[in-house]
Amino acid sequence: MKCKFCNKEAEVTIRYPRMHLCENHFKEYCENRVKNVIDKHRLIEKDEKLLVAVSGGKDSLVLAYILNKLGYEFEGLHIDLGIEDYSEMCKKSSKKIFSEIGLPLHIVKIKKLLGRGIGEVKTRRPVCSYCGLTKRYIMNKFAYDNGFTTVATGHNLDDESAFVFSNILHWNIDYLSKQGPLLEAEDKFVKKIKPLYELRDKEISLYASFAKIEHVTKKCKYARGATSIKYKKFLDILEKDNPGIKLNFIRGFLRNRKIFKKKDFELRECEICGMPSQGKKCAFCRFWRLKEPLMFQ
Ligand code: Q46
Ligand code: ZN
Ligand code: ZN
Repeated sequence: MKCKFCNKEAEVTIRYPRMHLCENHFKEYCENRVKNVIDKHRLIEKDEKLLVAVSGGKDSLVLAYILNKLGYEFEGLHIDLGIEDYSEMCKKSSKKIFSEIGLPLHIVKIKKLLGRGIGEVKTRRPVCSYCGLTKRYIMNKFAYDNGFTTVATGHNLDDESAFVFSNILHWNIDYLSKQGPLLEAEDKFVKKIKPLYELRDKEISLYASFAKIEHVTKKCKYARGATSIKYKKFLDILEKDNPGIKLNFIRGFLRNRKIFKKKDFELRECEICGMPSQGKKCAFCRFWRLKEPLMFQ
């Protein structure tokens, strides 16, 4: 089978939109997909100061690699979660790609900052739940303290379609109203963007292998119980018989998202850190029992 765009042998078959591509044209297809999402949703405008959050996994490293290839200026942020060897591997891959593309990478070590790593806190709360809370808070606070206007993350089509699907199943209207490739800045929350919104998991893996991007393939030991895996598997079954259904699902969702009206919570300032909060203290300062704010300047 020949590549759709040149005479070379095709290495990849994309089922939707159906085409056969050689390695170079496949990489170009992925880069164009990212560029189209950025342009269509106006994710990155002139004069924005961009921070790219990298975990060490394929998605965020491919994101940093493609954004650099597309000519965007940015800095990276890696949060060292303190999960034994796993975190060490993640840090190493993140450092490697940033040294290759020649851009600065900031590293925040949770253990140093908060005294304990993820998985070392005695709590009834599931590990992934407070890990997510901690990562979201640090990404935003780090960006806010250092004058970044925008944080980009590596969420992909499979993550996002599973997230929308599970929130529709549970009618989490508030989450749905905020879901999409762009979340505008509000108060002390900086703008959040997801440029890989229309790239599939498999496409990103393939891109990483063609572009020789070393990344961590080992799963975090706490990932096993995540319910999102069930929704992803279910959507994979649907996609197998109906190529393109995930893409159409999230595009349709974005067209109709306005029907999910956002509840207006009254936000005040957390009495510890001064960041927006629904209660006297924000969920992060409450969970980590902080007496002083974390500062990243
Ligand atoms: S790192 Fe953290 Fe994930 Fe590990 S503890 Fe769960 S949320 S699984 S992306
Ligand atoms: Zn080709
Ligand atoms: Zn706080």
